[in-house]
Amino acid sequence: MKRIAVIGDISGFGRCSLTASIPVISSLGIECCPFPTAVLSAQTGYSSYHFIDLTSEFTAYENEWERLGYRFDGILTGYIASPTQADLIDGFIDKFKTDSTVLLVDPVMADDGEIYGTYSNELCGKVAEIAKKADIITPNLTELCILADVKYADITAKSTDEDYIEFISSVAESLITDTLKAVIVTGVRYKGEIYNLVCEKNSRCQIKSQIFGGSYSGTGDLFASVICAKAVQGVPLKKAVTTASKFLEKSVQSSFNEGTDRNDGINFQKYLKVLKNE
Ligand code: PXL
Repeated sequence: MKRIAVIGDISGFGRCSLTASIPVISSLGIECCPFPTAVLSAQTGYSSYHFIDLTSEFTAYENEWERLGYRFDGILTGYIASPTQADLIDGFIDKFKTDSTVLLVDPVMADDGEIYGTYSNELCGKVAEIAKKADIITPNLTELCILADVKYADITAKSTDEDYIEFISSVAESLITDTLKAVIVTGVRYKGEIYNLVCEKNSRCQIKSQIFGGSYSGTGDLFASVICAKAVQGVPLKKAVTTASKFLEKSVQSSFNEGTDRNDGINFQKYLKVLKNE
């Protein structure tokens, strides 16, 4: 059985990070090995939460994995709680990534033109370094701007232009190297729809979805988990993104119709079967 290591927090409420990755990766028939970086009573969007930082446990946990001698077909990273944790994750990648490991880095840092409250410029710099080691990254538009050193306001000023999507794709393409083979820009709003842009060395494509309400917790984590699992299985990225977009669209629609609070995440549990049937 294929195996993916997922480095991230476990949050009691919010359907994000590990509580998103474990069911998605498992339902696709892949062993999901959690590497917990923190335990939270709820994700950080709630007005109050208890945060148990596991940074000091990282090396001991990693050493035990090394002792077991296990290797991974995929490694997935997302939300990072501190610059120290970023350094440790960087070291984990150097130790565990082989030529046959798919490393997907979701460069969680910012949204809607703003860096998240729990992120700093120092941490963003470290996330950018980790992203350079990835095979696939899944930034939103704000994160793409940080990684490509482009001003968010300069990009969004073009948001009604006919070539808006092509322009964003060309910025994404500028990040591609021999190591970083694919940039998937997520959640771009254009002409009343939401676009996921898949940019590889010699190909570009866009997958559109319907918009239901605003942003919900955990959608990026669910998306990245589907893509990492499908990539490990050798599914072409365009097909993987089409499946992930459909899965998210249905789950968001269900939550929107139910009036779910954005912090509680989306009703993805009902649609795990969509992933398997694609
Ligand atoms: O979904 C990203 C995420 C993951 N983990 C924690 C978070 C967030 C987003 O806010 O707070 C703890």
